[in-house]
Amino acid sequence: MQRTRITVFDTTLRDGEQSPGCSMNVQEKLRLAHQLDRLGVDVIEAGFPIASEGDFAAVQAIAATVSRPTIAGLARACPLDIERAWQALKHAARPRIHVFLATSDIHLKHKLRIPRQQCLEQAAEGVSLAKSFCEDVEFSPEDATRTDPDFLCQVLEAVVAAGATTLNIPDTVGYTTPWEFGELIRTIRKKVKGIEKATISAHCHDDLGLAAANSLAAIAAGARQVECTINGIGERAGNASLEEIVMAMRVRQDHLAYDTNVLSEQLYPTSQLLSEITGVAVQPNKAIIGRNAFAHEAGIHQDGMLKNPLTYEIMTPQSVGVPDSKLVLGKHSGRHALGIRCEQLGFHFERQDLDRVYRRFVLLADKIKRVEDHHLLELLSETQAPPSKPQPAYTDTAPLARAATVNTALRDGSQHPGTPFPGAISRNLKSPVLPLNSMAEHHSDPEDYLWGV
Ligand SMILES: [Mn+2]
Repeated sequence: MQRTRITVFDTTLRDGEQSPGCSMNVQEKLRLAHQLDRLGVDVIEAGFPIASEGDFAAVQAIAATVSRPTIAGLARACPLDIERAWQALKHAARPRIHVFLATSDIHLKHKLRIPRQQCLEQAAEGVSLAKSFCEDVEFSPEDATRTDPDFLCQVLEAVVAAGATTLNIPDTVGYTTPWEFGELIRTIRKKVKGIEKATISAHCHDDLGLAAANSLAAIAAGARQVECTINGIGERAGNASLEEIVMAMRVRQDHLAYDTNVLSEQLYPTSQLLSEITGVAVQPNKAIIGRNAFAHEAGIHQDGMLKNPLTYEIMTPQSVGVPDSKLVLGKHSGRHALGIRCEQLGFHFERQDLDRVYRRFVLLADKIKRVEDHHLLELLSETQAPPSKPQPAYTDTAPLARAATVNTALRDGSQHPGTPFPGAISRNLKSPVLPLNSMAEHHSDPEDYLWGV
């Protein structure tokens, strides 16, 4: 199937940063921008240069050092903003000025206090001015989904004529539904003269939990750019979550004939970096990158997972960059690894009993080289060891994800809840902290540590 390429416009550093508790300094923004580059996003909206000196400096620094993606800066449709944005962006390899102006009657009447005609003129003038600095100009009619569709099309036609190359349609207040939003995109494509010269973009908010669905509906209706953020951070309930949109396209390739340049294995590391920088943890049940996203608690699910992950897993943790924390058990494994694995599977042994299991395990490992969980479970049931209650530390995470717990101290001194995956979050730590205490006291032989994580 021919796959249509969708441009991923990341606005974590602009709209995302507007969420309470998520502000970042210049160095932090630079770090995240480099990671967004590794992730493979096409456009990084680096900030709103006129908003503050810090925002200006961040956009300037990112524009100067991150050269693969397009770097966008936001500006209201007025000369001061647009000139300031250009000052920050002018050294970028691929600069984009993103001009916006509200178009809904609610905003025109109560916020801007200007009539529609003035809005129309100001939008076109703003885009013309931006175009005089920069070939790549995006225009956003703020609150588009609550704008009279006829007036919206009029404004879009005027800004395309003035040189806008991307027309972004924001659902600023997270109000629309997939069906309605798809219909709006189709109307725009049908009615706006010159629309074929521009790329249509979707910018959705999650106030009704529909941001990712609305974004996909817009793409199905002809949008070719999607605006989103890491961990779905953003104003109020947040923006459409980058990882959800990207993985929906990957996992449902059969159904969604689109793809992006995003390297999905970088999703989890990027999410972790953002959490580390902002100190705002991801909700545990967050799709794709939450710590429970690959956890299987129910016995019947665990049983299925251990027999074949396809039973309950539509994508692997590795495909989104969650490190494989499963202990590899083979003939080189020691009692320690075996003991931990047994604990993870809910069996807690005294030393003597463990020795008994270990002798049978070594015989098996000699025969089959790599002992998988279902082999071990069979062996345990044959030795009829009474299963103990799972250890408290393990009760809320998956067997696949229990090998290590990394606690990262947050800025305010609080802690992330136990993160079940080692590796990604530990970039700044010497090594992950493994929960070895329960076994370590009576296992100190060097052979006990011959195992891979
Ligand atoms: Mn927004």
